[in-house]
Order: sequence, then structure tokens, then C-alpha cells
Amino acid sequence: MSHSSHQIAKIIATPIAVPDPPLLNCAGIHAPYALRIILEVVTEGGILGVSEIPGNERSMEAIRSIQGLLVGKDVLQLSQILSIVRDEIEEPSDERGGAPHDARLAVHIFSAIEVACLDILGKMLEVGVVDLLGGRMRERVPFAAYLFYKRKGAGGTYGYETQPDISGWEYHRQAEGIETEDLVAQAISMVDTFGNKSIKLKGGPFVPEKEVADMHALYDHFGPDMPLRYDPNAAWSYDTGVQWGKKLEGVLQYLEDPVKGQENMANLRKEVNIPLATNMCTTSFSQIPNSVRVHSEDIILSDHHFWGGLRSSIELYRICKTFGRGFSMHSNSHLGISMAAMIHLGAALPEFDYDLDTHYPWQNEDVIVGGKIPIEDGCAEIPDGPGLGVEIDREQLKKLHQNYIDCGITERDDEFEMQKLDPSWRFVEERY
Ligand code: GKR
Ligand code: MG
Repeated sequence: MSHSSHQIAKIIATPIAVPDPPLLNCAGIHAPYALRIILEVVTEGGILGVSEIPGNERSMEAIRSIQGLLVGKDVLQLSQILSIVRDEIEEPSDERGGAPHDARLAVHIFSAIEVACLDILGKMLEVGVVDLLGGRMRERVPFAAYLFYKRKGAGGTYGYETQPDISGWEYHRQAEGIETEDLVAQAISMVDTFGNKSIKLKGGPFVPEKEVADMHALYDHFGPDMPLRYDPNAAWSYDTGVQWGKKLEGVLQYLEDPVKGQENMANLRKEVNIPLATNMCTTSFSQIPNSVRVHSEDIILSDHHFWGGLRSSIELYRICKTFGRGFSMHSNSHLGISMAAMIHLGAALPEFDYDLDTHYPWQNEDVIVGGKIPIEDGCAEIPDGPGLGVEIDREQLKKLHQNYIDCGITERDDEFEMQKLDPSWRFVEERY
């Protein structure tokens, strides 16, 4: 294999819009489409690597600014590539912003480049990405059922209309999920369809009285053998966190981001007897020293899209183990390329602490050949084949790119979407 065959010949970024149901969170409601970017890195030797990250116009611009700079670079030299990305894309700070989703740029883009390069390296060596991350500790990776309060509808061209004659999980994508019985029905449907062995509820849209009662309803229905997690995305004040956190003792496996900031989380940990998890207060390596100092959380929910890739997620895993933290994964609306990357990472973890989060069942379209990666018995298998083991479906990519052009959404703005339903609605970081 000549050295030039490792060199990057071109990078192609395609923004796409994927139908996404009207899911609620503390910042508003999901738009009918979630934006992703599909990145393709092609080597001089003609090997194609792919990846997927959350997208918006800013990220497209940033990718355009590095595309040319990376041409000619060796895909094996990931640290050099990272430093080029870091020099070019200015990240004003390591802070991820106050919204439930992470709004940083450089980390996402490095993740896109890194995952595509690992896909290439896997293809060159004819091994899976999991084998480049330390090897296969398991063939099947468990995922939790991820519940949302939602309005009626399935997103995309379905808009917010219902299609009541569709059965099974599809029905629940269409169905209303606000009242307690709707939420329990959503949970039953998801668990029946995918066989998940744990359940998470995305909280935050409603007062703690309702959401905590709904967690109790899930507990009453599923019993103590079904681990439950609840995530109000730091919409609670400290006092609310203590008051309502206590009412969840004995009900939850862990409580995710009840309050904002490492100090608040650390103090709450001492008052509420439930392990705390985060994808909001400790989200970068620069926040690790203070996380260790104050002990802000028990579990870090990593996300390779915002920790800068799969190898740095393994580094984070090691830090978690060193300091006695659990490690699991966070998720946003995504397709099969991200799912494959999450499975490879999950399969390579030496110890597996908690079922991973995924929004994947909420998406009814995909961009990979063969359609969606199945989740059965709560688990997804490592995709077959070298690299990530997934291939882009060109027709689907074209269609989802056309959605992007047609839908006119250029960045995620859950507050703006909510204001279409209720013009007076405002996102308040500490709502309760
Ligand atoms: O997609 O509405 C959403 C979630 O709230 C997402 O933005 C979060 O990043 O899944 C998330 C989490 O905080 O765990
Ligand atoms: Mg979270």
C-alpha cells in the first residue's frame, strides 16, 4: 500500500434534513426536520470514509473552511489533522451553551473528520472500527428506550398530522404523548417493539409535579426490574432539584442533569440519594479537573459528536474509570452512520456500565443501504464489514438533501418552533 493511498483527495459534506417528530424538551419542540451533515472523505487510493454530525449553516461554513486544508493530509495522522481543524475553527469557549443540545463547532467537526478517517483505516486494514478502538468486548450493544413528551405527528412531510391507521411503533411516532397514559403507552410500545431493558424520559417541558408523577407511573407499570432514568435538562432550580429529586429516590437508576452547573450538581448529589448523570455540566476535557474536584456527577454521558470523536471518547472512558465515574452515551436525533459509530464505540468499551441513549427509533428514514440498523432485544449488533460497516444509499442521500433545500430550516431552534404553536412561549434556562 503506497503512502499516497492514505492521503485525503477530497472531502464532501452534504447537509440533509431528516423527518423528526414534534418532540418536546425544555427549550421548545423539535422542528419537522432534524438537520444532519453527512461527511465523505475520499483518499487518493479511492477509499471512502463516512460520518454524520448534527448540522447547520455554521457547521457547513466551517467544513468549507477546512476542506482544502486537509487535502493531501494522511488519514493516519489524526493528531495533525486535529490541530489543523483547531487552528482554523475558532471555538469561543468550551461551554456548550444553555440549550439541551450542544452548540459547539470545532469538536463536532473534528468528530466528523475523525470518524470518516477511522472508517477509511478500517477499510484499509479490513477490520471494523471497533477493532481500531481496542477490539470487540461484545458483539451486541444495549440501548435504552428513550421516551419523549410529544405532540401528534411524525414530522417531515407528515407535518403534525396523525395517521391513525398505522400500527405498531409507527403509530406511536404519530400519536400524542402528553398525558400519563399516553406516555406509558409510548413506553410499552417502544419496549415491545425494540425489547429495551431500561427506559429514559426526556423531561423539562412540564412542571416537576407532573413529570415526577409520570416517572412514578412508569415505575408502577414496569416494576423495579426496569431501570428508569429521567432528564429535565437542568430546567430545575437548585431547590426544585432537591425537593423533587428526593421524590424520585428509589425510583430511578440515575437522574440526569436535574440542575445547571458542576457546583449545583455536586451539592445536590449530597442531598439526593440517586446517582447523577450529565451531558450538560461536564462536556469537555477542560471541565474534568473541576468535575473531579467537586464531584459533580457519578456518570458522564459521552457523545463522540461533541467529545471530538471516538478515540477521545475512549480517552474519556479511561478518565471516568480512573475517577470512579460511570460512562454511558448521550444522543440527539440521528441516522444510521452515527448509530454505527456509537455501536462500534459501545462494543469496544472494556466495561459496559449503562444501556446507551439513542433517538434512533424516532427517525423513520435512513441514509444507509439496507435501511435502519435493527434494535432487537434492546441491542444493536456491530454492523458487518470493514470500517463502520455501513454504506451510503445514494438515492436516500439525494432525497434527504432535497428535504434540506426545500424545508428552509438552517439551524436547530426549538424555541422558534414552539413559538409557531404559542407565540408567547419563551425558553427560560431555569424554568422551575
Ligand atoms: O433532542 O430534544 C432533544 C434532547 O433534549 C437533546 O437535545 C438532548 O441533547 O438528548 C439530549 C439530552 O440532554 O440527553
Ligand atoms: Mg441529557
